[in-house]
Amino acid sequence: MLNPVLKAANRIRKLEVQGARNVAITAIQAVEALVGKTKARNKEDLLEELSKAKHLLFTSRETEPLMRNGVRWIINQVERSREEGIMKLVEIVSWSSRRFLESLEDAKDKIAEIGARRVGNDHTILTHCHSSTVTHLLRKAKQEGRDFEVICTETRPFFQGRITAKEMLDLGIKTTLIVDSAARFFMNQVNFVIVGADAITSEGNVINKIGTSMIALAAQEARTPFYVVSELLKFDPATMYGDYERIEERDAAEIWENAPKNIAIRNPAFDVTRRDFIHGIICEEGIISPHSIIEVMRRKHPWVFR
Ligand code: RUB
Repeated sequence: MLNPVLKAANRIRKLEVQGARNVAITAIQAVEALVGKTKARNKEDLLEELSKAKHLLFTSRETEPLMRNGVRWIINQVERSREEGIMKLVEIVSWSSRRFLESLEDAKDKIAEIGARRVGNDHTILTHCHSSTVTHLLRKAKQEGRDFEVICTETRPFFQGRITAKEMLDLGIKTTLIVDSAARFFMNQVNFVIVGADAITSEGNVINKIGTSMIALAAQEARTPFYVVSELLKFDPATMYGDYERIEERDAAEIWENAPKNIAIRNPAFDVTRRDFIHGIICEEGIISPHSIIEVMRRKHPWVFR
């Protein structure tokens, strides 16, 4: 019965699906598919099924609050509904899944519209990893006729920077690939850095692919503006109540296959960039200071605090 969700959770765990948006989209589509085939006879059974699905998805990758917020929101619609009939409840899941996905698309377009205005002719922009939100923004700037270059870090250990580089080339953007450790070397030639986000904490710190905080440090030292693009729902409400965002640590073999036996290898997937290093978070509400995240969230998505 949990098949679509099990499949999705496995794909997420194995990095067959990458990036916070794609992870959230895959999870939500799986929940909708699961409920579409439900054998639950009443609301209680359905909620139980949804709760198991939630657990499977939440444990597939730890640092993914967008997915958690999306799944929580959908379950919340069922819990709060006065409907008891199973068909109606299935419709609620289907409607709320679609609504959530549509709102993600709208946010992505809005972010691109706002962020593309920061891209000027003859600019050079450095990005790290592969963020579909970043590439959408750069696509928009290109479509608007801006002529600019992109520097992509390769992004060890999984080389997501190559995905970004290929996308940029397909768009006809002049693209340079560098090793992660060359970021400082090029920083003075860069107009600004732009990266995606996996999570935003209540303090306005941003969690993104490992290496992001080192690039932010280099950017600050070179006085190069450092922007984060993120949907607001990457905010993790649990951080407001004392929890730390958990940083996923991945298999050592991703770094060195057949490594010597006694070597210790650590492979954290993400790191934390402190808000003081971030010029602005480009989100669907505009370019905001990381300090204002709680205020914006309370205004735009008060339900996440419930
Ligand atoms: C991807 C990564 C991306 C964010 C944002 O890491 O860190 O920058 O997820 O991506 P991984 P998006 O490849 O390990 O998932 O803007 O597409 O949500």
